[in-house]
This record gives sequence, structure tokens and C-alpha cells, in this order.
Amino acid sequence: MSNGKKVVGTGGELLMHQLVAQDVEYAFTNTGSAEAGFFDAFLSVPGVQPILLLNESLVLSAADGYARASRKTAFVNVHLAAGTRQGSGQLFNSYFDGTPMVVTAATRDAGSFGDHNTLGMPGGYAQVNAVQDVTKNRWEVRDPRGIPMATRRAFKEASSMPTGPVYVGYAESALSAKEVEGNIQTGNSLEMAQTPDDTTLNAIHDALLNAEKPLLVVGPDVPNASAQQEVLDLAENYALPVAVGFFDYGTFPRANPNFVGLVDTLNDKEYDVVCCIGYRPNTRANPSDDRFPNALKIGLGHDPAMLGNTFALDLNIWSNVKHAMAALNSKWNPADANLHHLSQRRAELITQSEVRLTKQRDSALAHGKDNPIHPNFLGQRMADNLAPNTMVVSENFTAADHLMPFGYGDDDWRYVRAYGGSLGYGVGAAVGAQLATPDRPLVLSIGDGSVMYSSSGFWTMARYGLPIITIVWNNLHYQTVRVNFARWGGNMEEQNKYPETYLGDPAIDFVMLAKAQGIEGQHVYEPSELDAALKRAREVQAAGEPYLLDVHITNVGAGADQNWYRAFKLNS
Ligand SMILES: Cc1ncc(C[n+]2csc(CCOP(=O)(O)OP(=O)(O)O)c2C)c(N)n1
Ligand SMILES: [Mg+2]
Repeated sequence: MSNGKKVVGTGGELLMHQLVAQDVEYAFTNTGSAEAGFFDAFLSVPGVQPILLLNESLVLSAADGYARASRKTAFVNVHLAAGTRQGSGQLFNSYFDGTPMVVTAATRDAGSFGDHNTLGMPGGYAQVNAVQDVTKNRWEVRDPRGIPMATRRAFKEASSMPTGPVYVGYAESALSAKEVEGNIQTGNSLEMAQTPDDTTLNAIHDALLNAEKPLLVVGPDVPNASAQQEVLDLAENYALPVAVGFFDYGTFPRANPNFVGLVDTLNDKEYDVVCCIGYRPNTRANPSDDRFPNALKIGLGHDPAMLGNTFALDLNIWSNVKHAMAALNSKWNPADANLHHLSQRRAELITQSEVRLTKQRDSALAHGKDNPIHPNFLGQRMADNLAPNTMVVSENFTAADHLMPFGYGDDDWRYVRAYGGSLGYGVGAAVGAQLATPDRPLVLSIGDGSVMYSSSGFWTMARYGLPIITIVWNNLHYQTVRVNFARWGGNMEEQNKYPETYLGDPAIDFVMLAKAQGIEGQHVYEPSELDAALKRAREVQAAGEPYLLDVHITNVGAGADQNWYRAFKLNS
């Protein structure tokens, strides 16, 4: 029976007691005086470690990285409406991927007296509505006695499928109130208990068994539901080629023979049966969103908004992916493994995979003498030199993530990335992911442009002794934008000039940027220096310190040959 525990204290202390009951290890925060009642409770209620980040976008991305790497619900406290707004760019990423987080801030009364608050919402607007489109749910607490219940509900809601960030605003006066009595009960996720319908399961089984050209598309809700093994079993049983979403190298092992790459690079007209599992479609806002026109389309997932909203489904199961997969796998008859078409496809997949992996590796190594360093060569040297078991937080598109040994096995690497694409994610996410997995070697693999959206995050790595290796893929460009501008065409392509994509003049020195915040590092210019630099980074990491490599790489793709920008100096 859950009768809870009675406590008496300030509103802030009640909140802290609730966090302890929720097993919160870390409160990701940027401080402000409206939340004084909460911060005061760090001195009286032990158990939660505050983690200070110097900008709210970092606070939110750190919490997101923590939640993804730990598979726990992260807790955030930021400052009023202004701090909430500042963090919203990263909350966008969390909402896009359904990351379980409880995001909180104080609120100020803008109705009872004056209505023109510094940092708060102006009169007539609710602070919770400032995050309406980037949270699953939100509440405002005015009565301090309600702090435990509202916070419990927030944890329950964030962690119940479909998971996602939720927001709670606590009146400043509620956090400061004294001698409040509260009842602390733990909020747990609702169990999504569902036995899928047998008729649907049989129909899916039949379709997969008899398909001539099937495709399995898997997405981040597979690892979110811890259903990796179930997906491996399904792919192997039915000899299914497996594709992943845009830049999602974390959901299926790239060296598995069934892996065929990113779904967006395949010809979607070719397939007769497409089964999407935990897949979160990355839509394009044009008619091509209506994918797989010739296929019987199947969807399994725990987020109903990801099932049938974009392309229509013929068969679906809205459920915890792990439960649905287990039920589906129980339909498999091992005697069918020898069916001719399955054996044949299995053999083809093995050959194709070997050819692809060898080709990728050889062509990356063929760039070994390129100077400046070729990005694929950097990716391959990372794959060959960094520790087994590494967790990579990735933020850039030039990064050769496809060359790295991501998978599910003990020594395989793990992948953390935000698919929402709102830059400013990587540095904070690395902080959170390292706190979540203190025993894993952590590498932040990040573009030069991306670093600068979150450039004050190195300080947090240094303060808390987080032994993160940061590798900056420094090409002096927003290369992704330049290449997309060229594809768009127009004057830009014709003149080979891409406004505001060149980041040199002045070039940013990332070693100095890290040094200013307490982190050592080095530049790497020569391809021949790479292995030694990576080894040095690993030594520093093994000694428990962060380290940064500013790797000067070449540009690739359209416009790689130019550094044009419209020159302008204020006083010339
Ligand atoms: C918040 C936000 N602003 C702008 C963009 C547009 N954008 C996409 S990629 C990119 C450049 C990233 O540069 P960098 O990290 O150096 O990687 P590169 O493209 O050079 O590989 C930009 C500005 C974005 N995705 N998010
Ligand atoms: Mg760049």
C-alpha cells in the first residue's frame, strides 16, 4: 500500500524530499533567486547532487543526455520564464525524441499586484504555455502543499509511454513557504500492459514470412524500450534487411549482416513489406512523406503520434515495443529457418555486409595521406584507436559515424544523438551522459560550428572531473548548410558563394576555448599525428581528466574549395 511519508518543511524542502523519493541523483540547473526556496533545501535535505551548467540550453541538453544514457527520468530546474525560454531550443530536441524529463522553474505572480515582471511572464500569459509545443504536459503549482503531488505526477507522466519532457512551474511563494506539511509518495511510470491481438500478430508473421522484398525499419524507441535483443531475433529469424532513421547509428549494430544503412538513402518504392519498429519518422514536408508506396506497411511502437501519422499503416500494434516484439517472436517457427527464400536472403545479406564494411574501411584509409585530414580518415582512426565500450555523443553531419563500431555487445560502442537537429546539444549531452555512465569512456564528437552553440559547457566537465574526450571536427565551416545551399542552386551555386557559412577569419581556437575553462587539449593538423593524439587523449581520460582534440579537417562536398563571405568591417 502506498501511504507515503509525511514531511514538514519549506516548499523547497518538500520538492527536494520528492526528488529523493524519485531516486533523482542529479538536479541539472542554472540558478536564480526566485528559486531560493529550492536551493536552500540542498543544505537541509541530502541526496541530490546539483549540477551547474552556465546556460539553460546546456542545462536542458545535459538532462537529455543523462536521461538517454541512464534510461531514467532527468530533473531540471531553471530560472523563471526567461530561463525556460533560454532552454527551449534544447527542449525542442527532447520533445522530438520523447526523452523523459521533469523540467521546473519558479513562477512569479503577475496578476495580484504589478504585471510587468523582470524575467517572469507578463500579466495575462501563463509561463507553462511558453513550452506548450515542446512538452508532453505541464502544470502550475500555487499552493505549497501540492508540491509533492504535482511533482509525483510529473515523474509519472514523463516516464509513462509515450515518454517525454513535462514542465512544472512552482509559485515563488510556494517554494519559499515555511512549515508546510506534505505527503511524499513515489511516482512510477504506468505499466503499458497489453497483449497484442493474435489475429494482428499472425498477419504480421505471415507478411514477414512470405515477403519477397521486405524491410525492417527500426528507431530510437527500440532502445528506449530495451527491446534490442527482440529486434535482433526478429531480423535474424526472417532474414530481414534492417534500416535506421536519419543519422541513427545507435539503434542497430552497423556490423550486423542484416544492417543496410539509413532508410532515407534507400529507394522506398522497392519494398513489398515494410515493418517499422519504434521508428520516429523524420518527415520532409513534401509529398515524399507518403513513404513506401508499394508496400504493405506495418508499425509497432509506443508513441501513437509516430504510428500512421505520416504514412498510413496496414497493420499496427500500439504497445510497449518490447512486449509486442516478444509476442511477435513467439510466432516464429524455427523449422521455417530453412525455407529457401530465407536462406538465400540470409546469405546475400552476409555477403553484402562484408563487401560494404570492407569498402567503407578501405576508402576511409585510402585518405590517410590527405592533408588537411579527411573526415573519413579521422572517423576510421577513432574507430581503431578509441576504447572498446566507448559511448559517443555525436553532433555534426560531417562526422563519419557510419565507420564506428556501434552495437549492443559488451565491447560495442554506444551512441547518443538528438534527432530533432537543434544545434547546441552535444556539449551538454556529453556532460549528462558521462554522469549517467561513469564507467564508460565517453567521447564527444562535434563540429566546430556546433561547439559554439554551447561553448561554456567545458567548464562543467572541468568542475566535476568528467573525463570526456572532445573531438572537434574543425573544418572552419557550417559545411552542412553550405552543401544544402549548393543543392538549392540559384546565385549561390552558380557563383560558388555561400553567404554566412564560412567560420574562419577569425578562426576559433578550440584548445584555447577549453583551456580558458580548465581543460587541456591539443591541435591536430597532420594525418600522421592522429593516432598519437588519440592515444594521448585516452591516457588523460584514463587518468580521470577531460581532454580536447581540435582536429583540423578538410571540407568535402559542394563549395569545399571556397572561403567566401561578404567582407565587412564596421570602421573601414
Ligand atoms: C539551432 C539551429 N540553428 C541552425 C541550424 C542549421 N544548421 C544545420 S547544420 C549547421 C552547421 C553545423 O556546423 P558544424 O557543427 O561545423 O558541422 P558541419 O556542417 O561543418 O559538419 C547549421 C548551422 C540548426 N540545425 N540548429
Ligand atoms: Mg564545421
